Amino acid sequence: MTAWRILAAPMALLCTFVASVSAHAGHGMAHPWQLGLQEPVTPVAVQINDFHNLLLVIITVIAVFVTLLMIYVMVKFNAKANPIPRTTTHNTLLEVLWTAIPILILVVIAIPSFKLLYFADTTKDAEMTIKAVGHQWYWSYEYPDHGDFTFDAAMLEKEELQPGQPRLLTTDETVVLPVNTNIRLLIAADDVLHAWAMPSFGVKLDAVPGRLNETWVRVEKEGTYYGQCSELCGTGHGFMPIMVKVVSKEAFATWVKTAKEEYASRDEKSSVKLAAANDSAAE
Ligand SMILES: [Cu+2]
Repeated sequence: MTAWRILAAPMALLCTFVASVSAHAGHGMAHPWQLGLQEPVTPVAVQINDFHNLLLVIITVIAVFVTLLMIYVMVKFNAKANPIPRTTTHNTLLEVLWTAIPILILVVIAIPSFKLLYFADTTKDAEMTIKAVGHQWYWSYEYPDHGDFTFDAAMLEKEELQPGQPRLLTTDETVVLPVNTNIRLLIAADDVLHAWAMPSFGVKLDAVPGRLNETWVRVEKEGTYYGQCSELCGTGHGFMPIMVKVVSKEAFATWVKTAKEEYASRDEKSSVKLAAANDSAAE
């Protein structure tokens, strides 16, 4: 109990420090000197953050314990301090303990880990779907529930950036999502493996040609968030960022209206027919 009390104070201090640093990190992207993960803005990301902090505590306790044990052994049992060593080789209690305790620690880690894995996997009551498709080297997005329009989002070159836009993270077209909405996220690829990774959302999912991967997000804070392709996919791998703007539901509805006009519908055949019909009507 005393050992726990000695450890409790520094651990509490560490937790407070980590929590305060991550609270100050701001949202949307990584910051210089940032400690901890980016500010989590989805339920999955919040749980990932909590799990990360739990692991940090466990790993710190283990590292401190092993270090103290080694210092103790080095001081107490070196040849000078202990010229005639004992010849004991076995201790049943110790052996049971050093097998059982690590197993218990792994179980303590495994249970929340699996819970989180399943929580991130299944979309509950999805209100809308968007699909991200990885290409060499840009992402394209589809909005099947809002008229099935689609657009490509390519990285802006350094010369094209407006003041305040981060380099290597800003795209020409932006993915717009409504706040506080359960969104099913489908991820696929066109050519090679990519990965759609958005740290603030707690999403990092492989984009695989010929396969549809699914996850979900519910962003609880409006803002602009940045992510990057996280699977080596060729020379342009570092130049296919992800930029997502999360807006109010009303602003999203307005955006959808303009997006429908601005972006091509995936149902090209019907739009061609429509154009032809209009042409013949005009004649
Ligand atoms: Cu890629």
